[in-house]
Amino acid sequence: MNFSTWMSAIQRRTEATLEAVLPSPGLAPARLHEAMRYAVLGGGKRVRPLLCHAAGSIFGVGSNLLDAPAAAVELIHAYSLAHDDLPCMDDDVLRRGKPTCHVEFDEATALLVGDALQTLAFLMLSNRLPGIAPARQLEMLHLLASASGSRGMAGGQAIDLAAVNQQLTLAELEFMHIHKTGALIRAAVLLGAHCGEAMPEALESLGRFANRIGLLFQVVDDILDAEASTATLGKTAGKDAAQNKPTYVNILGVNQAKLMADKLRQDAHDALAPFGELAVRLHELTDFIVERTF
Ligand code: GRG
Repeated sequence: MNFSTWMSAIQRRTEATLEAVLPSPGLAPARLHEAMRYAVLGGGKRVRPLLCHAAGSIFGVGSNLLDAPAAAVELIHAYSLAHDDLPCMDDDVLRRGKPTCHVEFDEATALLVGDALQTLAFLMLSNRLPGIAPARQLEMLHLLASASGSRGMAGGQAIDLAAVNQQLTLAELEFMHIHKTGALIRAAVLLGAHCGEAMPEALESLGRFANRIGLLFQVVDDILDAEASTATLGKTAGKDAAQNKPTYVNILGVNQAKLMADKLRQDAHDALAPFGELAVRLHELTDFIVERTF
């Protein structure tokens, strides 16, 4: 199966899993459920579920087993986007080519959407996963919780909010992104590997790979924010400069940022060396992250 057929298949099954786990809009409280579905369904590249499935495929894990952890990570991601777009954070009106959740509904609903999506993620991941030992599943819950919290994504967001109008060094910028964007990307990869009962050395190599692509994802995001249009991105372009936020592009300049992306891409490929051909989907996703246009 070529990469694009594989990617579409995983995106379709992710959509179906999310559709099935999200409460029906007919169920009370209807407006909250409608807003949760609005924030999650019918948009997004589903990069994190793709990474989870790709990591699981190294160990021969069937897609059926990977669907729940992959969707759980996507629910955390969708929650973070709904909260990030709120006026008290990034204050944005466009996300995935449509009005942001608080614009389409209202602020209080968007806040509750994030809360409810986050707990739904843990509900999903705490359901019995066939073939996974309970101790391993507990480790997976621990992994997703710590990646999402104050030592992970939420902490990265706090650093990001505090960085507006500040000069950051490259090291400080990297620290912020390792947490804000990288932590959840790493969790996606490692959850897939845990489904395959990966040994500690394999988890370590994949952790190294994930750290590289987490940063790579962000460098490319900064380049796209500076160079692509709002119509292509489906979110407001040029936002970082407008908000006077430190980015790889404004610290390094666009050419150096592109060189940094090339280096991270090579390091990511190198980190996959122990898995040989088995890591083909992760190699392909690494290239997709660089070559994406939105
Ligand atoms: C509110 C706790 C909390 C955290 C928010 C992820 C995040 C932290 C904020 C999003 C802001 C942002 C633009 C981050 C840069 C990288 C990023 C996560 C981009 C959006 O992810 P994609 O490109 O989006 O995977 P899609 O829509 O394809 O899912």
